Amino acid sequence: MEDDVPEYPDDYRSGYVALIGEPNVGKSTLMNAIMGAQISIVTRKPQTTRTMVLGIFNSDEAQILFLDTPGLISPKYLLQKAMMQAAEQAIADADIILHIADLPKLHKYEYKVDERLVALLRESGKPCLAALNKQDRVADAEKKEARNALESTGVFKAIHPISALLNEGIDPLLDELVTLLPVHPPYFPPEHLSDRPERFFVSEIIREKIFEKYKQEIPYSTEVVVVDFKEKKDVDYIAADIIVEKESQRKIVIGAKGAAIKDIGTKARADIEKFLGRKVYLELHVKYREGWRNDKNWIKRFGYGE
Ligand SMILES: Nc1nc2c(ncn2[C@@H]2O[C@H](COP(=O)(O)OP(=O)(O)OP(=O)(O)O)[C@@H](O)[C@H]2O)c(=O)[nH]1
Ligand SMILES: [Mg+2]
Repeated sequence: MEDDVPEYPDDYRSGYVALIGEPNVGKSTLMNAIMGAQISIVTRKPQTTRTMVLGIFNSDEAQILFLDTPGLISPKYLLQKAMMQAAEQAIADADIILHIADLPKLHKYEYKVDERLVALLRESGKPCLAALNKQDRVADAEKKEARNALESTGVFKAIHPISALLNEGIDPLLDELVTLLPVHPPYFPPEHLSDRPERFFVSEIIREKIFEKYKQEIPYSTEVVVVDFKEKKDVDYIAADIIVEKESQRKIVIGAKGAAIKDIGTKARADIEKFLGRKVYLELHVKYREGWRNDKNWIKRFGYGE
């Protein structure tokens, strides 16, 4: 009896959906809303997501593999270049592209749609949908204008106004995505939410706390590396290095009498415990690696780029 092998209907669908858009439009918020769990970190700052993050969504009829990506920018240093490679890779891997647009921003910029983006989507030759996000922040007339602007590009099969934050408009979007997916058995066992190890999510949660705490320079100069992770009976022991680019930044992240790093550690630990469902002892060290974000060896060691 092969009762360990799950059965799927013949018309089961499965495939990859790349979430593509400018920074800060709500790509990660949307993926988390669909997943009902924080898979990708979210902050108020642009360029929060740095690599492709997979979210595996299962229903009775389909498995949708969402690829969250870094927001599209013109790269100025190597880390940003690697970030854009991740977005390009997601487009190449995808069966469907879901473009996320920011309604308040479209309104602010008089409904101008980025032509480079439209060209990128068109060249992909893949079915494209658009989600007009943050509808909670605009009036109906503004939604209509934005829809017209995106419709006039001719690349989108459908346009869905949504609020990822308030979980509005998501079910019709999911239904439409399923109809466009190829008929295919699931790629992953149903209990998997993502393909990354726990260490990745732990380092991202710590990075999120640093993004939230500092304004300009520090978040973009910071990387987090989990250097030790031991599962123990009562409490997991996790040690992580926070890497910045300069000694002056290291001092800021430590803070007077260690107050800043203590605050980061307390907030990160609470979220890590929630994520792992276990008690955690978290040890943080702050180090600097001069100019790491423009150094190809460091970028590679930190897991960016190919
Ligand atoms: N009002 C409102 N805010 C939203 C909505 N969706 C996302 N946000 C907010 O927008 C900000 C950016 O959200 P993210 O999900 O990090 O955006 P992103 O596109 O993943 O950004 P990058 O990773 O930097 O490319 C956060 O402060 C979110 O809370 C929404 O539907 N309505
Ligand atoms: Mg993001």
